[in-house]
Amino acid sequence: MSLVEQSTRALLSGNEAIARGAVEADARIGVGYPGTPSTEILEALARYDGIDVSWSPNEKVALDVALGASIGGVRALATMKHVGLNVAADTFLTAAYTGVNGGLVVVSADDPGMHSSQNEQDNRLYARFAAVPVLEPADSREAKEHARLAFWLSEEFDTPVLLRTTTRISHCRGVVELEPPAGSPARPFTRDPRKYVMLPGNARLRHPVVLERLERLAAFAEESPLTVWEEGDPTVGIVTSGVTYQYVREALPGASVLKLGLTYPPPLGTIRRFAASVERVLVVEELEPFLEEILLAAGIAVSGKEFFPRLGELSPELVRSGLVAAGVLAPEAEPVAPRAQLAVQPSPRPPVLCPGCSHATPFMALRQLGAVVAGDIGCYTLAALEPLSAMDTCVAMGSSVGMAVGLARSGGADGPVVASIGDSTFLHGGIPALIDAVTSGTDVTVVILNNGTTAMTGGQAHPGTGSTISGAQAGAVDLEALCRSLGVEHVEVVDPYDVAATHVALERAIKYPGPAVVITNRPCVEAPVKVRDYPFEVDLDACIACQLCMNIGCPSLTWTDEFHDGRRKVQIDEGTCTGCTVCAQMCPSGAIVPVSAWGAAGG
Ligand SMILES: Cc1ncc(C[n+]2csc(CCOP(=O)(O)OP(=O)(O)O)c2C)c(N)n1
Repeated sequence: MSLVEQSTRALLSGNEAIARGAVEADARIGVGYPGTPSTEILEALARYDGIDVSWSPNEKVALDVALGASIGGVRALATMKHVGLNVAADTFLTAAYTGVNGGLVVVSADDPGMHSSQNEQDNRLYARFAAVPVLEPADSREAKEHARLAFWLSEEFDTPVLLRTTTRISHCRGVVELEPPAGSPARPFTRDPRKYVMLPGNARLRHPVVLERLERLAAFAEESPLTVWEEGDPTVGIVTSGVTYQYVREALPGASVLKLGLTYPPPLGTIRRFAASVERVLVVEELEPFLEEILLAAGIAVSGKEFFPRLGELSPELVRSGLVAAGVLAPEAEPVAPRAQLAVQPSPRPPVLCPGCSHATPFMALRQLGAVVAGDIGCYTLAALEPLSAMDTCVAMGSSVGMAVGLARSGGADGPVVASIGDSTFLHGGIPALIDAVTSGTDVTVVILNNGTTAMTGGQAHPGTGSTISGAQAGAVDLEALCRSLGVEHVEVVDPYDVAATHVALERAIKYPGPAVVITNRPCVEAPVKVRDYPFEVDLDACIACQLCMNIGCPSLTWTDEFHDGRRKVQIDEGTCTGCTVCAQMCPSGAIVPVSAWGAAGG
């Protein structure tokens, strides 16, 4: 029994609370693909007994598994970040037609402000698109309650349910009342092809069911405890949801507020009555004017995005400025408690690869080889920045390979076309595009940066790691054998810590006429445990200040105040150096050597 279990209350992040809600709702299957800010939901779920939890190769597979489990009769949870729902959208939109057996809840953790994402999108729009209900918790307590309720709602209305959070809800902590699992039994599996086989003839019969269900959901919304009407100052009423509710309460404590937990379909009757009870209505919502447009279309006079930004995250300050712009607050009104300002502003620290990261050398080689590099999403995307500056495109997970094929076929690229893709990303979405390179016979090189983990999101297992989410052993995909089996004839495996060998392997692959793959094999320095070897130092007497080592972009290398021929010499931070030897291999004067003290100690 864990600490959490011993008390009836716990301080949980929104993500942990969702996991707890799923457990209390007797979910039996939890699946997903990592992605900030959703990742910790599944990691928390895997710590509970009695639930089958696994990472899937991608979000669509996760949703397919969850839908299959639901049809099999158990409650299933699928988790992903907002862009993950784009990957799973094909299943998601038609799962709205099939409906469910056991409850099916899909968590979309959105990232307004793009703290850790390639775009910002408001996935409430998917709920409307698919005609499924969407729940938006406003804190950890609600995250658990909504997760629990979502399973009930799913079974009651025979629909997948979207549980949408945003970064602040996912990662902030709050007190949550813990309850025991509800004890609901699994449902019997029944064969029902007219419901589950979406041939056009069956799907045509299911679409009206979806629309009729939406009407019943709208009626439920009117009565639901998910809608919270807080009576206050009648001069203005605020309709809001999710974390924005907290900002509104902070900026305008006395206002009349209608907090929607179920934002699609919204309770239009209640909102109409709320609007009639106040002089004017403002909709305060992050990202898209989702509720605002629905309310305007329903003839309810509201305003919103006129005063509150559509871009990025909202904050108490931005909500307050919007309220001032709307004339609800006087400009001189008491400001929201200002954020603490540091007396000394820290100098900007652009993101960099870790000391000893195995991703640096392939990109140094690609730049030297004049390659046009279609990049992908992962730690290695940092190769787009100085000093590596070796990436020309990066759009969505797995896109690098297909985009490289397109760039090559365009004939417009002014250098050899190379796709660079991480191991997790390749298994997530790169494989079909490599098949395309083979079947179209396109002359591209694909570099699979195999560090044996999903590093960017915190080191999760993937199908190539040979381990499960709980650390148990699992079958592992052999990347080399996989590429060969897809028909790639030129496949080379290289250690990226060997600078010369990496360069030569890439040169050979680029010269090979047709699709070629280079797999750079070297475990991530941070996973599963920090990898460290003897650190290196610079013999300043021998350093000729050529600064070649600075091309790696390793944060352990910094400038000194010593000069040679007017150029600065470099030094190595012993505390962070991992002893990867890459800089030593590049040093033409042999000035980079193992730290003498370590050598003297004999290891
Ligand atoms: C569709 C989608 N799902 C999830 C993510 C979050 N994400 C970004 S990169 C990445 C995988 C990185 O792993 P890998 O390709 O092995 O590269 P590494 O970071 O280990 O270098 C993930 C899961 C995303 N951006 N898009």
